[in-house]
Amino acid sequence: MTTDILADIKETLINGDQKRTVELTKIALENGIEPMTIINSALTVGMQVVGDRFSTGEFFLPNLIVAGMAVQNAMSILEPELQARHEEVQSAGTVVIGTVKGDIHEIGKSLVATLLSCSGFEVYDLGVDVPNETFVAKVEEIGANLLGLSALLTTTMTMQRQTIEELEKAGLRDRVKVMVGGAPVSGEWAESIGADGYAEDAMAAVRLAKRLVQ
Ligand code: B1M
Repeated sequence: MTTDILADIKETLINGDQKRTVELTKIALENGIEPMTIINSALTVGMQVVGDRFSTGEFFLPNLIVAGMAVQNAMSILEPELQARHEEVQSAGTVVIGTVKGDIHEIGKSLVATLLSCSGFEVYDLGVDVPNETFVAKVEEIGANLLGLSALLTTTMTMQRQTIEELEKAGLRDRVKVMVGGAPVSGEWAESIGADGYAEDAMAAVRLAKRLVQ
C-alpha cells in the first residue's frame, strides 16, 4: 500500500499531473506515511527522473516548471506536518539561508530551511536569486550563527565562493559558519572555497548545522 502510493506520486509528478500529485500526497498522509518518506521516496526521486529526462532531451523546460510547481504545492501540505512534529523549543541557533544570485531553484533550499526550523533553528529564508551583499547584510543585522548557501547550477556555484569572500571583506567570517549545498556541490568544492561544511541533503544539513553551531 505504502509503496503503491509513493510510486503513484512519483509517476503523477513525472507525468506533470499537479492536481493528482497533491491529492495523492494528502492520501499518503491520511494513510500514515511520514512526510519525510513522501519527500525522499516519491517527490525527490520523481524530480530526479524529470531532471534526467531534461538532460537527455526527452523533457523540456515546461516539464521542469510543471514538476517544480507540483512539488511546491505538495510541500505546502507537507510543511505544516513537518512543523507539527517539531518538538524542540530552545533555539538551536540562528540561520540565514537562500539560493545564490542567478539561481532560482527553490525547492531543495526551502526543504533545508523547513527542516532546520523544525529542529529548533531560527531561520531567515531570503529566498532565491539572493545577491551576495544581501546575505552579508542579513548575517550582520541579526548576528547569525550560520549561513546556508544553496546553488543548483554549475554556473552559480561560484557565487558561494564570492559570498564567503564578501563575508571576509566585511570582517564577519570569524563570526558565522558557512554551509553549502545543492546538486552540483560537493565536499571537495566546499573545502576549496573555504566553507565550513557541505550537506548532501536536507537531513544531512540539519546534522551539519547542529555540529557547526555547537
Ligand atoms: Co533546473 N536545472 N534549470 N529548474 N532543475 C537542474 C538543477 C538540472 C540539473 C537539470 C538537468 O539538466 N538535469 C540543470 C543544472 C545543470 C547544471 O548546471 N549542472 C538545470 C538547468 C540547466 C536549469 C535551467 C538553466 C534550464 C533553462 O532555462 N534552460 C534553468 C535555470 C534557472 C535559474 O536558476 N537561473 C532551470 C530552471 C528550473 C525551474 C525554474 C524550471 C525548476 C525550479 C523550480 C523551483 O525551484 N521553484 C527547475 C527544476 C525543478 C530542476 C530539477 C529538475 C529539480 C530540482 C529540485 O527541485 N530537486 C533539477 C534536476 C535535479 O536536481 N535532478 C534541475 C528536488 C530538491 C528536493 O532537490 O534541489 O537538489 P535539490 O535539493 C536537495 C539537495 O541538493 C540539498 O538538499 C536538498 C533536499 O534534499 N540541498 C542543500 C540543496 N540546497 C542545499 C543547501 C544546503 C544543504 C543542502 O545548505 C545550505
